[in-house]
Parts: sequence; structure tokens; C-alpha cells
Amino acid sequence: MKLSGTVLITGASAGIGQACARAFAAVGARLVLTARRFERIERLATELREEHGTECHLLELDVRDRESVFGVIGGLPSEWAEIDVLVNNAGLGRGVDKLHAADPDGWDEMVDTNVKGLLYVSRAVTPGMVQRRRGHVINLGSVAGHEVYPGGAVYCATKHAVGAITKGMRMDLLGTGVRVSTVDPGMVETEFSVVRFGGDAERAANVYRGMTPLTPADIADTVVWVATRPPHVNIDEIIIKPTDQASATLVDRPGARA
Ligand code: NDP
Ligand code: 8X3
Repeated sequence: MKLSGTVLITGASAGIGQACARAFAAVGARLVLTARRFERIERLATELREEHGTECHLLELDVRDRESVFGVIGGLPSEWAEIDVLVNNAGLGRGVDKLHAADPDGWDEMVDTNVKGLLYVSRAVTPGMVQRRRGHVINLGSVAGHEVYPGGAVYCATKHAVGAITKGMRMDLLGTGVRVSTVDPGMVETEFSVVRFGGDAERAANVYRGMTPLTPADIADTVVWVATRPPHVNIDEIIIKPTDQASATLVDRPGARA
């Protein structure tokens, strides 16, 4: 597989976004890497330059900040302004408290990041794609966009929204040559659960206890596959789960049975 264009990834400082950067670099892409933790994307860019000779452009970006999204993406230097693939990956979960007991600040953060941030970045990037009559938006959805589980009402709502936005964007972009896809993982061991549980690493590790989760590289491999299909092929949606997971809440833990 080979991809010679420019790929913009949100949330490239950790987990799936970072793995996507590595996987796109390995197939020859130029990368616009964005995240709030700038030093992390700096380290990643150094690694990718050394390993693959990858050209990288770095943007410190909080996707919740609408002005900043339009300013930073609109202000890309001309040699970086033509984005071929947008990976809308930045996202998070906050807590699993029941709705009647949950902290509304966590709801705001999830909605602002997973839904509004994805919309802002898409709105900033897609007009150029439409003008050039080519491009590909790949959203990170989730099994939580297909199911709902206790304590997950708002996170699941945001991922259902990603599914709806993906479908709507595909309709709106029909006839422009721009493709729209969603890759929807189950359990992937990243910093996701540490963030969800407010930094409680032990509680986060417990989520994956006794089972084999997906790795960020598994998802990146899928995202690169989606991006490298021939231009007339649009992969609408892929759900990818660990073999040890049958639904959002039904998980086999063979390693915990001994
Ligand atoms: P991580 O916590 O490992 O990484 C999340 C990334 O999102 C970080 O790079 C973080 O960067 C970035 N991010 C979070 N908030 C913002 C923000 N406001 N502005 C810009 N960047 C932000 O989690 P994952 O890699 O697991 O998650 C990536 C995506 O995959 C998310 O959309 C998540 O919902 C989805 N997903 C994850 C699954 C899992 O099991 N891990 C399963 C299904 C979907 P920084 O903090 O530096 O800004
Ligand atoms: C993250 C995976 O199952 O915790 O999207 O919702 S899950």
C-alpha cells in the first residue's frame, strides 16, 4: 500500500491517533499532526522523520476551540493546505456514572470534543476537498455508536452522533468525489480508560484484565486500508472488536479464569 498525499490527524499525541501517524508514515504520506500536547507530537515527528523520512507539519490544537480550529487550519502554509485525508480521531470519554449522578462538566467535554470538535475540523478542511474534487474524511466512531451501555449514555450519544454525521456528510458530499468513512472500534488499550477514569491507572487496567484488547496499531492498520482503496471505492463503516468481545458489555476474560 502506498499513499503519497497529505493526511491531517487530530489527537495524534496518543493512542489510535499516534498509531495512525505511524501507519500513514509507513506508506509514504506527509502528515499534519495536531493535538493539545505539542511536545508529544514533536517527539513523534522526530521519530517519523528518522524512521521513514516523513515530512510533518505540527499544529497545537484544541478541537473544542472553534476560532482556533478555523484560524489554524485556514492559516496552513500553501504547501500544507491541501489535505487529502482527514482523520477525525480526537475524542474522549469522561466517567461511567449514572446520568442522574454524573458531572455535567464531563458531558460538556465529551460533546464539545467528540461532536462539535469533529464538526469544526470537518468544516475547516472539507471546502478545499470539494474544490479539488478529491479527499477522504475518516471518522473514529465506536461500538458505542451502535450500542448503549449503563453509565455511557452521553459518550454513546456522542458516538451515535458521529455515525449520523458520517452518514449526513456522505450525502452532502455526494457528487464531489470526496469520500466519507467511519471506523468503529471496540476495546482498544490506549490512554482512553485512564482519561475516562480521571487518571486512575489501576481502574483503567482493570478494563482489559484477563482479555486481549485491540492495539492502536490494529485500528491504524484498518484506517490506512480504508484510505488506500481505489478512488471509486468508499468504505462506509467498519466495526472492529477484539475476538474476546462480543458486544460493548459482553467480554470473555480467559486470563481471569485460572
Ligand atoms: P487516547 O486518550 O489514547 O487519545 C486521545 C487523543 O485525543 C489524544 O491524542 C488527545 O490529545 C486527543 N484529544 C482529546 N481531547 C482533545 C481536544 N480537545 N483537542 C484535541 N485533541 C484532543 O484515546 P484513543 O486513542 O483510544 O481515542 C481516540 C479515538 O478513538 C477517540 O475518538 C475515541 O473515542 C475513539 N475510540 C476509542 C476506543 C478505545 O477503546 N480506546 C474504542 C472506540 C473508539 P491531547 O490530549 O494531546 O490533546
Ligand atoms: C470506547 C469503547 O466500549 O468503552 O469507544 O465505549 S467503549
